[in-house]
Amino acid sequence: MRIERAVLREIPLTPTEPFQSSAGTVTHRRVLLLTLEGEGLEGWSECVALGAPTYSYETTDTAWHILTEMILPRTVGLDVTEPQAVLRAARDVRGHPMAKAAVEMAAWDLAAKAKGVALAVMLGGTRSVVPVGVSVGMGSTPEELGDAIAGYLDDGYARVKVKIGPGRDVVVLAALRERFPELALWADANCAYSLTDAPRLKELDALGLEMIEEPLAAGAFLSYARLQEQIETPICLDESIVTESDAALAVQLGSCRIVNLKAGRVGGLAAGRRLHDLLTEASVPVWCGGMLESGVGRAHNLALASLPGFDLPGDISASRRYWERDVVTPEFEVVSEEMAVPTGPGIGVAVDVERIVALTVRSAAFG
Ligand code: OSB
Ligand code: MG
Repeated sequence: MRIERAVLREIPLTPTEPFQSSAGTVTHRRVLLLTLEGEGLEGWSECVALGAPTYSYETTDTAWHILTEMILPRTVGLDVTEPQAVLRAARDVRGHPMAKAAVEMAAWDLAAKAKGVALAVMLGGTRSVVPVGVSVGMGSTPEELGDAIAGYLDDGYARVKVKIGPGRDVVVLAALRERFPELALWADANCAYSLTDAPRLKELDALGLEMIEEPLAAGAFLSYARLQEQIETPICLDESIVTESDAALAVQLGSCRIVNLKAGRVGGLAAGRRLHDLLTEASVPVWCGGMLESGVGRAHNLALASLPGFDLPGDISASRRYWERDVVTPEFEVVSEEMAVPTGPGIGVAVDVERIVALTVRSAAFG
């Protein structure tokens, strides 16, 4: 298929509440939405970069720059048989996986729509529903946090991930464990510790966490292996895993026992699928992470999470957990610890184009 036109738009969305982690607080989301057009169809994607370089070096503005100056001008006119081939337009761009992923993921939606099949099916997904959890930010007292978690359990989430960091770890988690003895509890530190904190992190072993996510610096594979030797709690890597060689190194060194996969972080859906294959082959469980996406990004996450290896619940929560109103219909919902994978062509949800156009603060069109 020939890509005839590309449109990149930025819309501001305000989360229902600020989302605080060790890496920073998100109070407003600057969402980049991309459409690729061909054969009279539109493929949609969302670039997951945050407004500030707190999670990775990419930001809304760097992605805008790389997409509008380099990738999108060269995407228009490309003839692609496989969606991932659209990355030919980014061949000489080093890094910037989130910008690259945006164009690749829109190409997947377009290709799936052209075939008339669900994106999840085209990717090789085998699940009609996926297990889902919720990621809860910091910023409240331990008691308020417990109340929020009780509410999420009522909403039907399969597990709860809480953000932790130095000064907000053992005491808070111990209180949660006391209040919720059976809770499937995960913790995400977003790189806030160093190897010298190993004794502190070892104290978490008594609390029965299913994993601790990214406690050390991104890419500190040797330190991760040293830490995993000293603690029982399985380490899950997020920020550290960008390329296949990162994953191979982590497996080889024993740097983690679980991996959080995000298509945006690793450069697209085909890359996410390759990492899924590599890690499941190495008996490392994977699950699908999130980046506080709108419904467009969430639909893509569900497609990735429908692959057979994604047994652990993802950070794929209901639309209303993030937004007063989503930009897709129907909105995403959680029922009995699961979310349904859309079955319609492509991402399988209707994008509210009129509202998106009304919200757009800048746009760039090519072709
Ligand atoms: O570390 O997994 C993370 C949100 C933004 C950036 C990084 C992370 C997160 C989350 C929330 O934990 C995931 C979600 O619900 O979208
Ligand atoms: Mg994380």
